[in-house]
Amino acid sequence: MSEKFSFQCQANCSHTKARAGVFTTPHGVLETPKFMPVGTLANVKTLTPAHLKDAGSQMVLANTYHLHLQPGEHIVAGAGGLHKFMAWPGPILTDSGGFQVFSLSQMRTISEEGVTFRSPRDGRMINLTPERSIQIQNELGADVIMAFDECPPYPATRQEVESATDRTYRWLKRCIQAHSRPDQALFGIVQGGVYPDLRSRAANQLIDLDLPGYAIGGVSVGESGDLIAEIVKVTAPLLPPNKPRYLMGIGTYREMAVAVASGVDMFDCVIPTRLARHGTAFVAGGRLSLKNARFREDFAPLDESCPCYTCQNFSRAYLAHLARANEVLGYTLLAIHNVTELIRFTQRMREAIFADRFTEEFGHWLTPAVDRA
Ligand code: PRF
Ligand code: ZN
Repeated sequence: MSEKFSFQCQANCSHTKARAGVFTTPHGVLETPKFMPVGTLANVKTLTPAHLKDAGSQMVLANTYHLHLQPGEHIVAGAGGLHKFMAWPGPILTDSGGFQVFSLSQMRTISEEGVTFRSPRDGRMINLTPERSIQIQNELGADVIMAFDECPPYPATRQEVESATDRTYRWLKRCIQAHSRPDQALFGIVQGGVYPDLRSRAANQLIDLDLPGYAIGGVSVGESGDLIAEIVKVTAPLLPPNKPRYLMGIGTYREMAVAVASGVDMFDCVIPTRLARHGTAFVAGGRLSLKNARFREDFAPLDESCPCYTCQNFSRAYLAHLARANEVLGYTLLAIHNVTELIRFTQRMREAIFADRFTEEFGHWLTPAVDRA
């Protein structure tokens, strides 16, 4: 790994594989475990960088797929790169685009070369290959860039998953060849679906390439919570202890706690901002729908114990009113709270690991799901 990046493990839990660490990037550190908010189009929906900072964000995400479609990577590069363009001076991670092509675009075809799809914006045909994805990510300029992978759906046959997993490995080698910026860390992605032996083979292939960090992909694509937990449990410990481990697209309480217990360090998910736009808040390990009638005359804060701007200044009644009226400020206030809450949840896990009290404080999340958020 280039000297601009390093990962130090600071504490280990004595009962689980949970660990606390610090991942250093050219734009600052990420203290792990940590939740990372998603800023798909170079903005975390309805939040300013000041809101993100106050929420405790350290690293934020952006998406190659979306930024390539609009405004185009040359515009971002012209602005001086993503950090300047979106005025987020801290660490940034870009996803590679493959996963988004599969979940968002129509008329896609996949071959050994890459994927071709029709732009949902203007209908033109677009080619994305491992080389193109890396080149775009080099232009965008995030601190961490992701390998271009093929994420098989769930359910899929073992043969389909095996073929996607092997292709992801061949594509990774092309990504490494194409990557040209030493101030960006290229993370590999372990695929393998729900098949432990495929996960294990993929992990070993990636480890041999000695990358600065490793992600677990292909999880939470339709499996049950218990199956997600099982896959993360078998996959995370296969990855090198001295490198950061990132579980892609996961960001609910139970799934993060289970993953931390298995040794995962980093998480991202659109859920706090997406639920905010539906009038839903993460509170005390569960969810509250502010559109529920019982909140119309509830003048208490969303969460008494939350230090966020929303909870310090506004009542549930006010948030319920804004949600019913579909006021944009309502989305912002709920997003501030939700992002703060998920980051604080990972922050509390980190503190519990330092105190070696992780199982005491988070053990209740590690048993099979009943009806948890
Ligand atoms: N690959 C990439 N991005 C992703 C995923 C993946 O498998 C997932 C799956 N949970 C979310 N985002 N490149
Ligand atoms: Zn709050």
